[in-house]
Amino acid sequence: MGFAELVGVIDKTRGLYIQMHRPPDPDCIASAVVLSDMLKSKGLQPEIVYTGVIRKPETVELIESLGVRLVRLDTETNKKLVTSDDQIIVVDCQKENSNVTHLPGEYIACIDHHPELNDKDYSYEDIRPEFGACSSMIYEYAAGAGYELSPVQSALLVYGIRIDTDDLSRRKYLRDIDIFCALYKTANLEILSNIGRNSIRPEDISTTIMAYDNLTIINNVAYSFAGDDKAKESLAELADRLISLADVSFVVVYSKCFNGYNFSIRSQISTLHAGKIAKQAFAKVGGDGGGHTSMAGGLIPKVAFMDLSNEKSVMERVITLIEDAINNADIDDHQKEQSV
Ligand SMILES: [Mn+2]
Repeated sequence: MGFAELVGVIDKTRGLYIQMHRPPDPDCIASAVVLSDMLKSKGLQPEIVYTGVIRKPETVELIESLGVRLVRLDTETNKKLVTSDDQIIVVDCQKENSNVTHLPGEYIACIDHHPELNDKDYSYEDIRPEFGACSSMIYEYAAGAGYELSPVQSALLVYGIRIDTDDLSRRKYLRDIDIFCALYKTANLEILSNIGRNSIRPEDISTTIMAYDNLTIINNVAYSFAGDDKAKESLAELADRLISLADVSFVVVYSKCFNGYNFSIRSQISTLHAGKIAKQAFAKVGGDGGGHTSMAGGLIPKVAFMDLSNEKSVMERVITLIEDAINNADIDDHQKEQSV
């Protein structure tokens, strides 16, 4: 595995796209931008693509301050941009993830730090969940290929690592921390200094108030309905805040959207894999979920709650789904222990 092998699977005569998840976050953007620059240095012409709206102010500021070109595909002009003949590299995510819009091209490569959910047969695959950030993996690609990162590229990767590792707050991120230190020395930190200064949105305040009003804690699991049409980023921030509550080790927050309910999930217990629990709980009612051990997301379609008349009943069904999945996870672990 490495940059040369990745370049080796790319057909220079066909279109090339680097796809980010929906909505792209700083780690995903940093990874895509630096990888794109590296591919350009090999004479390739990749275009970075995504779908959905980027709402988080810090992310918008990051894109603007760096002047990077990202192409949004779900617009009238661009919706037919990617064709079945094109090649796609997915970064910081995997094809068929619930937050990855399926494009008509051929998924030739994947570079990701999320757990591999199932075998996807890419021509080139580098999936290493031991990394806290995909940006750290991209740093290794650059270092391995002898590609010299510019101060701006280094700053971008520094920011990606910081965001995905929660400011390097956990010991398990030792490798990311080493890479962070290496990048930090040459990064142009000035371009990062203004990002995040104006990061509180008025809608976040109302979301927080609503979420605390609707908070239910059962068996150390916090459940909260944050209202209608909340940005995924707001839900994620809220979940991060609720997990810090005393006596809470698992968080499920959700918001109603046009096609159902969006979820953000956090776990502080290593045996309760947030991604697996989300997947199992939501699949039962025709939804989808997935993610890391400590953080996950998902969607339940509207139809799953069609028979319910109010949000209180929806919450009760959500609690049942999550509790069942948590109990199953306990049994799985128990069985594993017994079979050893
Ligand atoms: Mn990431």
